Amino acid sequence: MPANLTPQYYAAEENYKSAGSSEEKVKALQEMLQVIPKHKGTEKLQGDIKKKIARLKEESKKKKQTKGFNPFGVEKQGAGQIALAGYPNSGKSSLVGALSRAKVKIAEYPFSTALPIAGMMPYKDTFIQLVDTPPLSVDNVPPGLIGTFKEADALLVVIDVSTADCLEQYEGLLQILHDREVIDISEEGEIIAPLPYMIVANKIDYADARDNLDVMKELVPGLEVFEVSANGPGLEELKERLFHILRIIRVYGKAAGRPADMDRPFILKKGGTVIDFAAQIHKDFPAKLKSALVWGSTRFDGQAVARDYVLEDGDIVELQL
Ligand SMILES: Nc1nc2c(ncn2[C@@H]2O[C@H](COP(=O)(O)OP(=O)(O)OP(=O)(O)O)[C@@H](O)[C@H]2O)c(=O)[nH]1
Ligand SMILES: [Mg+2]
Repeated sequence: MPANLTPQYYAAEENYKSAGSSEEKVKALQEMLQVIPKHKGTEKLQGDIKKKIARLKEESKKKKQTKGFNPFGVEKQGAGQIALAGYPNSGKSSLVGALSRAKVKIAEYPFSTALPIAGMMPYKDTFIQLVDTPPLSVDNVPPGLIGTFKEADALLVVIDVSTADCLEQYEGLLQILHDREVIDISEEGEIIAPLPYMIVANKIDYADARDNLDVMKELVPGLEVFEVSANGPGLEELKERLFHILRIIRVYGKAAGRPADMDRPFILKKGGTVIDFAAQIHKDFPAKLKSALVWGSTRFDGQAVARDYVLEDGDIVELQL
């Protein structure tokens, strides 16, 4: 029997997909349950939603019991987690607000963000979790914040280039991150980061921004920064860059004789193989896996590949168990 889902249901489902925390996910699922048309065709779906709510509630209860509450801990959601790091007033909250639907506090005065806040940034058919953070400065490193950075999958270092002290911000931030072992700098001064990261020059729309940036580039040869304004220019390209620094790919599953399930990609690390994909679907699959058929990166659609075939972003995979 067809489910005949309503626009209200799809809107609630969209909220579920973009929810940044377990609490938001539960709220969206409850909303889905409330608006779902109640008839035989949706009984299974209603059951699945109820199960998801129960599981999420159970998980957060366990987490609170075992770990205690850490206000600097941000539960991971989506394809990857990127934490922002920057001096006061550099535009971290504005960037997270512009890229996601997170309810961040943006203010003209510094130190407006007190604790990390997560928001989900839609990118193609997936979501990347951005974490807005309280400001850093050489004399102010909030306790707990270094933990937030170390737990993230990547860092976005935000420099405010509307002011002439942008070089100071750059050097100060790298010093803090290096001293606290979030990133590593070689003896030659080259940055070796255990965490992938990128540097953005924010507020590029300011009149003096380009001059400030040019001076900085002259003083730091080889400096790579991405220019952006939280007010618009560069935001779309920034999304793409953020996806790339996570070094992940999206892979889609397909059952034999059925169309591929393009609704939800599986997320693999770059360099991931068919075996890694099989492990995500079921823990017993890698042992059983013989080969796979792949659409996308292969020369032919539906080409048979070995278990250790390295997948690429957008591939569709049919496992042969
Ligand atoms: N013109 C312009 N203004 C910006 C841009 N980004 C942020 N702002 C403004 O700069 C001020 C500070 O922005 P926030 O996003 O609150 O900065 P923050 O880094 O989160 O500040 P803290 O939480 O205090 O560390 C606000 O008045 C923003 O409107 C930008 O790209 N261009
Ligand atoms: Mg802020």
